[in-house]
Amino acid sequence: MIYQSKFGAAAIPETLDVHSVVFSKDKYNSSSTALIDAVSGTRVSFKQLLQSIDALSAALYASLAFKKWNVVAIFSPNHIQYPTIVHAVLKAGGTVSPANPSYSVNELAFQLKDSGAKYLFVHPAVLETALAAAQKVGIAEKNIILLDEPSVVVPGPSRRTINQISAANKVPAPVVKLTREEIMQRPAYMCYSSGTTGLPKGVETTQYNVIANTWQYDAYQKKSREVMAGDVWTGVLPFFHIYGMVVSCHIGFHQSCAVVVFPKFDLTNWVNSLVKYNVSGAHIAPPIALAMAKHPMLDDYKFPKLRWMMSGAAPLAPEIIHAVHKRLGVVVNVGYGLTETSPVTHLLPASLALKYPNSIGLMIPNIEARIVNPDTGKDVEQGQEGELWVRGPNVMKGYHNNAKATADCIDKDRFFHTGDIVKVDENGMFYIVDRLKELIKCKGFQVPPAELEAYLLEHPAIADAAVIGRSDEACGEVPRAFVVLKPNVKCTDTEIIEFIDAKVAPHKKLRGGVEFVAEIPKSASGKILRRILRTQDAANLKK
Ligand code: 4UV
Repeated sequence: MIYQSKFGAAAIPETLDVHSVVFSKDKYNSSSTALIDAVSGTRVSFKQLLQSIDALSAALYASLAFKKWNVVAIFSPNHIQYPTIVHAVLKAGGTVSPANPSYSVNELAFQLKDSGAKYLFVHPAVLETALAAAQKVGIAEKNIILLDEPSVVVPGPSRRTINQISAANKVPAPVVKLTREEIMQRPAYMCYSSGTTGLPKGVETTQYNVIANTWQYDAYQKKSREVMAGDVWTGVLPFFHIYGMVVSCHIGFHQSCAVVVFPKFDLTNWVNSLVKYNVSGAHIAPPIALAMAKHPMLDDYKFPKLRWMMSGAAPLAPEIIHAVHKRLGVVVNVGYGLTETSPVTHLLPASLALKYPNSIGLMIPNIEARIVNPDTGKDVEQGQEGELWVRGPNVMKGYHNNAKATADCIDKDRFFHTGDIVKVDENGMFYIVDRLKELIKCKGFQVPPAELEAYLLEHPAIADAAVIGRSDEACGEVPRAFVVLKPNVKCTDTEIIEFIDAKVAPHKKLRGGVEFVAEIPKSASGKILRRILRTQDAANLKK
């Protein structure tokens, strides 16, 4: 059975590009605020934002020899220049590939090489890592541009900032027209996701995919009447992740809202900013909801303007929704989506969140779904559990240079297989009940077990290894390694944890610990049987 969205289908334009959808013509002269820096309080109007997008778009061609469909990587925490880079590249007809600013040299180099990035925009705070990674993959020095002036003297040649290259250029930007085919088929964004299995892959998201999701979100909100133009939103979710990228760098501007940009989540700055900037809506992830529900500091604050919060990227415990409501009088909406679906497919609105707090809600407009028994490939009966398959205009084009992984998750009918186990009730409410895929989510960030396993196997004492997620109240899940040592070698769990710590971003650290085992359970074809490890681990935890 194919489930259809109760909200029907919105007509999605096929010939408009992202720039014209997100920035209506009137915004070119608008003094309304588009961006606020949560730390310095600097404000950027729509007019200023659009001027800086145009100036950078022109400088890309004039000063950096940029060509259509070149890939531009961004390695930075959230910053008020971030949306300028994203939209300048899109307007110039390029592809943006945003990377997690906490990546190690190896992790960043992997993404730069795999995506084929030719340019790298970097925040000075992470310049050292960026330079080492850029050197590894051969990105030219002159193609490395800083988002901001460094606050300390950085060794090496002086590097140009966005403002410098934009101000130095006097040549107007060429008019880049994208054809319908380019809008619908060319990858314009390349965020990284491991999908259902293996190493991170470049998710080829077209301009049409993001326009579709902006449109779907809009159509849904008009029906649920929850968001109003003139709202002030928070941009605290990382812009390198598809959730933060689309809601904070696209949907907010499209809805003429101001976005308060947070370089990181710091509770004191967060609560002060909610008050100071009259924030009315906040896209968040479960750890922020947890802090809003439980942190004693919140006792001293009131947020009279805050009307809604939306949590996504990982499960949110129903008791947190109730606790936030009781404490702040605000209902946390829930959103569900994936990098591969650009990103949202399901939303749980405030009007339903207290009644169905363990649900991910309803399909948004234009989404169709099947719930399928993964063993038989047949639809399950309504109310039974199965893998969620979704179809819609927001489903990615595919994985970059990886036809096999694409074919494994997008079938001939264009249904995308999410790797999440769900069920749906008689009201059309969806519930996530398990995860079929390997993925671990720590604080909403992806931890691909295959990546950690590959690093573990580089350790001279390790013969075999498997990594699973262990439940954790603060992080949702934390990675835990099962390790088989080579015969007659000695090695401690601390040594292994430190070995991994040196190679990966903080969210991938083995916070769930290391367990030494005699063998890793595997199927006849050599696949790690993670379910067995997860069940054993949960049983051991209960002892
Ligand atoms: O690929 P990814 O890292 O993508 C995301 C995107 C999340 C969202 C959520 C709400 C939005 O409004 C939005 O714009 C984007 O996380 O990871 C995808 C996997 O994360 C889990 C699930 O296993 C997906 O396959 N996940 C995402 N949202 C939820 C979730 C949720 N609300 N509840 C439980 N698991």
